Amino acid sequence: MSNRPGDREEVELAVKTRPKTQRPPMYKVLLLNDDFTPMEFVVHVLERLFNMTHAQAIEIMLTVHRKGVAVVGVFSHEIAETKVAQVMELARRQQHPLQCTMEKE
Ligand code: TYC
Repeated sequence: MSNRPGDREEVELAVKTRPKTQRPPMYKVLLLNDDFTPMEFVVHVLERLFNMTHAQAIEIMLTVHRKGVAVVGVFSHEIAETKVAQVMELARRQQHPLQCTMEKE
């Protein structure tokens, strides 16, 4: 029997022979709570560096405040490293102890 597109056999073959897609590993960027960094500063950082709306930024900041940590984004290794460095630099400039880290997903 012929093997036209859409026939059951054709579909199975296509699935079985599909090469494995190589995806780069992704990294979670985590923001950590502390007792000293002002809430407004954290909200500002989230708006400025993670393109969040004011409402989103408040929500994530409060999650960190209550739970100790939250994921603020998932990026390639290079972008995650850059985001962490940018957060740490903004915090350092204002002398806030805010900590930001990354973790393989
Ligand atoms: N806990 C801080 C305060 O009460 C606010 C805060 C939120 C600090 C999130 C860091 O990642 C943080 N001022």
